[in-house]
Amino acid sequence: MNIEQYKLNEYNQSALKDHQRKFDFIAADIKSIEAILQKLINFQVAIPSWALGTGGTRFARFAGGGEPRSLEEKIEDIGLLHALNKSSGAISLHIPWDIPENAAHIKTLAAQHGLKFDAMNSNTFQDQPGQQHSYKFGSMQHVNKAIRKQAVEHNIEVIKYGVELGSKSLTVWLSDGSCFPGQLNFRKAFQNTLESLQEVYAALPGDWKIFVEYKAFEPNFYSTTVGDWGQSFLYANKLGNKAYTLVDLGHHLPNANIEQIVALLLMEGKLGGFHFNDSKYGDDDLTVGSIKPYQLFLIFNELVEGMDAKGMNHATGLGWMIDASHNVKDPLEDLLQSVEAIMITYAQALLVDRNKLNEAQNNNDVVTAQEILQQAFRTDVRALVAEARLRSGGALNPLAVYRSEKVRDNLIKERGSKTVATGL
Ligand code: PSV
Ligand code: MN
Ligand code: MN
Repeated sequence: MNIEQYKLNEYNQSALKDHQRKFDFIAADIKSIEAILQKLINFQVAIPSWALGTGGTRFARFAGGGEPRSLEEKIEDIGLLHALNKSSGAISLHIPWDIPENAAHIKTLAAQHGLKFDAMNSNTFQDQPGQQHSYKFGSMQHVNKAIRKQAVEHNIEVIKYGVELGSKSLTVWLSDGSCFPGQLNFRKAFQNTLESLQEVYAALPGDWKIFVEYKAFEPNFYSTTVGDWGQSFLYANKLGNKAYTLVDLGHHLPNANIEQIVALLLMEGKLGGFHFNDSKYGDDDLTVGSIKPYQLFLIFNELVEGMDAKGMNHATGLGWMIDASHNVKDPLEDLLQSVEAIMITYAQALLVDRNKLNEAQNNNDVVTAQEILQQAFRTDVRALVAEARLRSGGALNPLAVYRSEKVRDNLIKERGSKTVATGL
């Protein structure tokens, strides 16, 4: 389903007066308003192809209807999000959940919606129909070389799909690990994984990157072979300069200081990208900013500071992706909320007075340092984000337009109420 530009303009027109009042209010207080707006306009977050259907838990899945039945329909859904918010101009595919059978056609369709292909994701954490060897006891870490080879070959196949689509990176998340003490020789598992990753690395095109995603636990509950940023960083360093660490916000042990991890990875030039989501307990994959918005702000604060220090482009320097999905919301509404939370937090981080913060840190003025951060965090920047969207041709209020246009009802009419999108 499409929302025509003239319709968006009509909605924007009716909301304009109210928006202008709020925008003028905040704009009056910001010196570099145009530069900040431009950064917001440029910033794009990739939508994962696996988040467009209702997620589930291992207990149940309550499909909402109108879910995309094919990769084409997933691209249409992301195109719709992008038309509304102008910040979702990329898609991240998971293979084999979303195999582009006809890559040229898929690439053209995506381009028609203004979408690029962000990182490709491989999958060696599930057995696929017809697969020769099982990943029950791991993939790249496996004691059996034939199974490691199968995992390597799958990743190389994913790179090939990505090349056809114009993607420039591969994200490898391995569920490999062990469930009980004694099950695994840690060092052998690490070495096997390293060798396998090296074979994948050797197949990377010159202008590609590989992101090594870590996760503390689940599905393995005793050890995970790429379990934290230290292990991922070790792999990234051993692999070479095309290898980076990917931070998924839900993949840490409780209370981990993610902003510090981000700062150090950036400093070392090894931060590759993000899977944004939020969590209360573990890898909950909840809507970005729904549980710990201040933590997200502190992470963005480090990103802005670290990227500026390295002269990196905020819009293209890292792979920005969402990795969230769950059981109880319309997935498209959820994604609109996630992207909005990211944009708001980024805008807040751009407001931090870095010179003053630096001065406060040098004077050990703890109180002022905290005041500076919280001043930015407590600023209502929603009108700034809306203004950036307006200038890009998006909707002042994407969620309201989505609801007024009854998008989900229309999708159900078009696709049926019993559709099931591929994914977990
Ligand atoms: C694993 O929990 C993960 O975060 C990885 O990024 C996977 O590719 C994705 O979720 C699968 O849903
Ligand atoms: Mn992830
Ligand atoms: Mn995850």
